[in-house]
Amino acid sequence: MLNEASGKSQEQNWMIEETCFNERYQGKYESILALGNGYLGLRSAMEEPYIGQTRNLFVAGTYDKFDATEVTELPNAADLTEMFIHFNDEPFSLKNGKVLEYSRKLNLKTGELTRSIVWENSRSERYQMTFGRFVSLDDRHLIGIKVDIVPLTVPAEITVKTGINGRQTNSGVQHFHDGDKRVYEDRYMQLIQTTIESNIGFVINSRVRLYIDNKEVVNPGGYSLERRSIYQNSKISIDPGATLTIEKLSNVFTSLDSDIGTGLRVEGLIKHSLEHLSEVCKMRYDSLLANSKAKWQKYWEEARVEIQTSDAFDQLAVRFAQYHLLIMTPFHDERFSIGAKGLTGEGYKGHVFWDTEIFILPYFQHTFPAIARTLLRYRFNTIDGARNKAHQFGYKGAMYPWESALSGAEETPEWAAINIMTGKATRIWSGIKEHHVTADIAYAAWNYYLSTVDEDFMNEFGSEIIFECAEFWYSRLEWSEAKKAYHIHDVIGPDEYTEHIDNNAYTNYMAEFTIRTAIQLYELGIRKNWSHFQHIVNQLRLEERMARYRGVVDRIYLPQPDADDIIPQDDTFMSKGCINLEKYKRSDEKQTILKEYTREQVGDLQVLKQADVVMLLYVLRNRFSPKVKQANWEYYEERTIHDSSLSAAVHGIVANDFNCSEAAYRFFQKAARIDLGPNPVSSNDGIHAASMGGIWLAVVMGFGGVSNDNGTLHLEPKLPEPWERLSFNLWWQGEKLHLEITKTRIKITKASVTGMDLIVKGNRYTLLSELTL
Ligand code: IFM
Repeated sequence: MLNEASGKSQEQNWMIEETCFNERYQGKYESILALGNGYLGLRSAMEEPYIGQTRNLFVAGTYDKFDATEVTELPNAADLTEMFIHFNDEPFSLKNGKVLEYSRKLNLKTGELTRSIVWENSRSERYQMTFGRFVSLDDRHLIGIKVDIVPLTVPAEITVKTGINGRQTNSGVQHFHDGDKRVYEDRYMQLIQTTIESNIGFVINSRVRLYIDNKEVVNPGGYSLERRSIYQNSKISIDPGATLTIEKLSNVFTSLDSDIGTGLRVEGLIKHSLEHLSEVCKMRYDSLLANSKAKWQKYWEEARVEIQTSDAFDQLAVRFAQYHLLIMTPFHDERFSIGAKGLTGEGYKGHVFWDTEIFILPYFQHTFPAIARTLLRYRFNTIDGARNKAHQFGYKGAMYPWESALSGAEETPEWAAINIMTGKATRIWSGIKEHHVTADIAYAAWNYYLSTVDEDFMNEFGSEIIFECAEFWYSRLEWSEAKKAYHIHDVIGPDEYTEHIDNNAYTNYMAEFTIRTAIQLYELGIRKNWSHFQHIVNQLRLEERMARYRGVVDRIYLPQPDADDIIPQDDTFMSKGCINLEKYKRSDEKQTILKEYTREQVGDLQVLKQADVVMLLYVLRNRFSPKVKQANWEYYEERTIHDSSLSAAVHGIVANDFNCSEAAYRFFQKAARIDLGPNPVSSNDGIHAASMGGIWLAVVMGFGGVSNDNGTLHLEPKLPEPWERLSFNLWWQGEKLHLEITKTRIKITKASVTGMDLIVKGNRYTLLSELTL
């Protein structure tokens, strides 16, 4: 049996299935099968322990910094999933005995993870086991676990030890002070943890109940305290054919929670959380799961993207992406945003990158606009951190951090791990030099506004973000007498293999975009006379700023296509040498080129880690002709290793723009296999959040051909060869459109009859309630 995520599975492609247990794949499956609800993220480690397993439970936004030498990160809270199960004194483990049947499945439709096993121990006793687990979408604090065990051959004495284990660390870093542990009312186990530096209190409670053939057995055992953990120990004898059911309901609360009134410290949380668990325990696992399923159903009704195709994997991939997009997003709280690995692993320490605004935000903007607004509010809430960073580096306005956590301060580590051979550490420059994030955020805020017309957002929050980003870029420009233009020196563009470069095309165009947008926004705000706007005009002295911006905006150096239509990635890129990249491109392992070349050597070659000019062709999509897009795509793709998960989807979208449907589809499939493909270690540190957004972008913006040209909706659909039909909902300027696309027909419907202008395949139409072309 193949141990890989399979596309051809039950229930019409809603299942990600692991068909046999292989320790080598543990990390991958823990991540791709992870559960969550945007508040909690629970990595899917098995209940019974295995070497190499990583148990992770993250609560969004609860960052902590262990000490001055460490970086702020999302702490790994106490584990609730671990279970030690013995049958007639023999421990249950897939490493021992015989596994006669095995299947573990994540149902993307319902958010439930299940595992069915028939296992034979060393004495040839057989047991059938079914595990179920969910993180509730209906109640963000709730985690449910259920195990059904049927001895198939002999009577069995079964012992079960499970509880709350606070010995978890982030790869050895313990972020918590040990707190009280105790049992309330002889049923509720409780463990308290407080983060070391940020002083966030976590209160975690669990209740374990046992049933034989659905009749409750009153805790046949007791409780035990161990260092940093508390357990319930049960021992029970059952006959062959009878079913022992273990149900464990747990909740997690922290002193950062906003739904229970902020400022509730641990004492308050203890009471509140126990009341919550006692209320929850009036129900059984199945009913609580049903409540959560109902919320998932609502989600899918809105978010559903349907692909009729001969390759069922494509449909599965987009559902997989949409599943993860929801569980990674703290849509409940505008103080937080999305980490580069969502809430599925320790990778990138839970930090927020441009991934959110450029790769993920469009999904929410067009599917759940309110969530997109919440994500942008995070950047508004952290603007003071960005202002401080600008000040610290001698610039003005807001300079957003390359890696962000709670405060908006720069969180990028300054040094990479020490090279064990040379004893030297490599400097990480992205926190200091990768500035384009400050344009990406302004770009995202403006695009959100254009596609939602959310004036309230722009008035209250968005305009301040955009004006402060523009002010940063203004202060970042330098006049070049030689070129008679404003330059941007010494940056890292999206291609992180090339550091300290001048006039990175992506950065310059996006900086110009930001300043030009600020001018447009200023004129709009004045014209609309937004209530808060005059306050911003005065506070940021916008009249004076606008005079300055108007004086520079047409003189910012924007690298132009050369005689062969190639836009130089930066001032020196075209003069560098080339090498054959095939073996690095083919390698499953990432960044293998750095094993053969130093960073400096790579920087002196025409070698790209990820889309850079191609990224520009995507973000400013309507600014470049198909001819220029094709020339640059072909030139730069040959030189790109795609060592970042952000690269493939964008290459697919741009290929569509110049009608290369074969490449568009090939890159879509490459993006879809970043986490779901056969590579056993692809997702050990967590899933690739930006790639999840990228998969949706490749489908809707790529094959669906959706784009936004300064507030006008453009549709240029091009289905790939194997697809017969694509349909999805798309929110546009306050209305929900439904699009159905086949190779010969486009049908757009909406509920209202108010006219909406849009461009389809280059022609202008007015959509009333239906338009079929
Ligand atoms: O933001 C990305 C970056 O572009 C490439 N390295 C990984 C980061 C986080 O996903």
